[in-house]
Amino acid sequence: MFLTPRLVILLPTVLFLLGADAKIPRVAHPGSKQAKYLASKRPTTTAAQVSGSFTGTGWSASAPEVSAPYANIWQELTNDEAADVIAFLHNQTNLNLTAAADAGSWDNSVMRVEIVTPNKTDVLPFVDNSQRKPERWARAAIWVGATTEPYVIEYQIGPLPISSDSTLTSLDWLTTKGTTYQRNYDADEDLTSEFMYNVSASVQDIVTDLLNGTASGSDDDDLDIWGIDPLWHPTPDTTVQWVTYWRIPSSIFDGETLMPQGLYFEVNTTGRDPLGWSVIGWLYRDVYYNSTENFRAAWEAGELEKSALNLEGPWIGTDYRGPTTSVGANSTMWGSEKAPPVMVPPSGEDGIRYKVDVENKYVEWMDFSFYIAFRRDSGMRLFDIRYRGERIVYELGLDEALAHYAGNDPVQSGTAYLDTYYGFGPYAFELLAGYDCPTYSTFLNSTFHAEEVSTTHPNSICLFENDQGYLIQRHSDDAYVASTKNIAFTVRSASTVGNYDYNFDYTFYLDGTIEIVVRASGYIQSAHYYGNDDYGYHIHSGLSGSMHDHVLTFKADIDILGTSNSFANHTVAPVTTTYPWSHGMERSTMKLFRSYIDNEDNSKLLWPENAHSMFMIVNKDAPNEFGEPRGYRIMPSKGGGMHATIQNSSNLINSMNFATHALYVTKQKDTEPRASNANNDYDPANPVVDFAAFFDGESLDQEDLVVWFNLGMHHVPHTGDLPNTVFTTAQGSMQILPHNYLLHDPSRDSLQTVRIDYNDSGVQAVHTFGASFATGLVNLTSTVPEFWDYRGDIDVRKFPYDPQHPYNDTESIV
Ligand SMILES: [Cu+2]
Repeated sequence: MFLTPRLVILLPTVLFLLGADAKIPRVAHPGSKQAKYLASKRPTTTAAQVSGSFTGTGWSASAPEVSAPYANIWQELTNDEAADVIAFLHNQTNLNLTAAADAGSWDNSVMRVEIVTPNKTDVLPFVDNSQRKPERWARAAIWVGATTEPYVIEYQIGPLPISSDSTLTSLDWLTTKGTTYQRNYDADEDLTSEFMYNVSASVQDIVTDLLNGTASGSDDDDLDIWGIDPLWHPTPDTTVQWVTYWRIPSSIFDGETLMPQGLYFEVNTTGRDPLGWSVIGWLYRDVYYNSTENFRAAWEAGELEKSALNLEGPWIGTDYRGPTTSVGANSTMWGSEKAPPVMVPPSGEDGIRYKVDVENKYVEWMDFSFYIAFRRDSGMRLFDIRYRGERIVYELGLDEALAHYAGNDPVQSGTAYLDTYYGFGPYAFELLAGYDCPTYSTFLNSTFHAEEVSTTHPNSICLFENDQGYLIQRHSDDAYVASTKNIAFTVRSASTVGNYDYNFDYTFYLDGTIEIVVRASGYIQSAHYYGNDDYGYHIHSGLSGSMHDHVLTFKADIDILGTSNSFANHTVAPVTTTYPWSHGMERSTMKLFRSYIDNEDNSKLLWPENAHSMFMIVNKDAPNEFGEPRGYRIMPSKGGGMHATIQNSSNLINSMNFATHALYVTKQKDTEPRASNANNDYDPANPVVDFAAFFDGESLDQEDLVVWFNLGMHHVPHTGDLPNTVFTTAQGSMQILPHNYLLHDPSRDSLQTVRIDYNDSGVQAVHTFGASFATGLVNLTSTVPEFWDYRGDIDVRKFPYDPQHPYNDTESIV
């Protein structure tokens, strides 16, 4: 999952279109050469189509309405709020801002504006005790380019709405570094790309001979040059980067990351003056040349044996291939041309069993309720998840996604993506009804504001109820059979961050369980195959499936009957013991051992071998009537929990301390809202937020606790990852489930239960408990998606504010 090639040096034709990207400070105008390139790759919607039908609140709101008990105080900035904040920033003359649309790398400009997630300690008095509503504040990331040492910095602006009382102040309180200042060593990426193309041009005869292509930054190129992420600093004052050649697909298929070409070079790009930049060396077939001259001499001497090239072919396409494929003839799956079973709601919209407040993104389903928010960095998050009226989870969402590669070549070895730098929000495109989600889903929009453009992804969050395909309960004997349907409710979004597609599910079950699932599909980032059998499998002629770890860090702020909670560890372990009845004989057996993890000094945890321990958030002061503390357990489900293999990354240094263990418990602090920061990637040795700093020996005994857990996989791509990784296996999930929380299984309160009594004479009684059954006819045609309605995104220019002229500008990193 989660392969995000460094877009700054990816396709020069696309670069300047990526307004939402943190490292890409400049925006192309619709209709530019770049926009046309994308238009050729991805069908776009005209502004007329966009403005004709878009309501701004949600494409579909067919679910019964409900009024949220209070306004969604976590919701992203509205388009108007964002425009006001950006205008306010432009009025701060000391910021010396240039409109993002006009800014160059030597200007200062607004990278993104967003809501400051309100402090929990301000929210709870408002939500629980009707005290003062928390003020609404925005945060802004500013690109400071008008200096020889460019940097990015964040401020907070508020209160909102903007008035004479509003101020711009420091956001340093949200960091562990003490400042949001983050040095940007890649401010001149357009020039570094140009420099690399010039380097390539200086050896074009060799590139033609070895790679049969050209990388010059023009639209006619068949090769691309990009490499490590983040950049390296061998000394604090030096910036270097290794890059390699990739073949640009000529078809619509986005398979560039499947076509590495096996030639690498290293450049020194220290400072802002391209005249000071230089080539350090070249690498080909595991031989290092310490100058371009030496590389050329070897080539001219005929010493360079040619490697197999990775060339475009049907193998990179994801279309149906036809009956003749690489695995042989007549391999079409029999019957696959027939329409498969489809999901339908029993009575159309009347049958929908959940309620939605679209304006507040508030949802009620069965015994659960929650609010949805959306962030540029991390995408969808949930707040104030309540079960049977009690808050179970205050906040649940992704905090960071690491994809750490390895290899014998410097580009794979130097790649360790921190995906919130690119952001999940910018790439959470419209979901495809009928494919991503059932056609009967309720779809919500999401919005983020970057480069002074507000982008709305229509239908990018879906809500639906469906049958899980297995029962939640059954039992039978010689007199009866009893069964309960396992109907669950899912909130879903998907983000295409570079070559990989992440699917995020939050699923709610009738037994009170919440499941967090992340799945990955899309294109792997591969390596050229040469001498790297220790780093992955040989999966195509010149291709290694470059091994890598995906670690996705989630925050789960769990509250059990208030915020005074403890973290329990109940372990089953083998013992040898005697009993009064065992006549003095020792018996080999097992016992349950109860303990607590009561301090942050001991709260970096691994999932126990053989799953012999249960971890729970409990409230010691709220035992049930049998004396057991009520709680919720956290437990890996699909794929299990995991952590990074590499513990002291040469690439990320101090910026992956959230990935060293499988889960962590900390005391909740308003100053520690997120395990990472999108700007860490600019200078990973000096992260804005270093998760390690959260652990400062504080008590975890009846305190407000936060659990941070990792999902992901150790991904060693095999031939089945071609052309795309598949969701069936690339998935991980965690369950948060009631543990002595109620006095019985709450799914007994679902009416979707049947008991059939029978004997030798046949069925004697059928008990359906008053549940309705589906009746009438189904219009199956109504389940066919409206493919031609798909739009991707809708953009509105903020400075100058131009809400009357939305346009489509769907982004792609690769
Ligand atoms: Cu992967």
